[in-house]
Amino acid sequence: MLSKRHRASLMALTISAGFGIGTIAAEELPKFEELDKNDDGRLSLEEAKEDPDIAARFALADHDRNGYLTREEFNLRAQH
Ligand SMILES: [Ca+2]
Ligand SMILES: [Ca+2]
Repeated sequence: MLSKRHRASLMALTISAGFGIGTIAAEELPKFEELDKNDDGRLSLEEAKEDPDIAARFALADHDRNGYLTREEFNLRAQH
């Protein structure tokens, strides 16, 4: 029998597996505000590392290559 903790991690696994094959549901994306730890209105690479998916796309999403993602750049990233 699975513990509650096991169920939770299984569910997380299912969700992250879904990310690879399906479309990404907007509500499952981490919010800009959640990642912007210092509330300066932009994400540094350090902040983006909280989410491996975002960290992996950071360079792509950073259109002006200033080393930060603005909210606009962050939102565009979700469409890639
Ligand atoms: Ca920030
Ligand atoms: Ca930028």
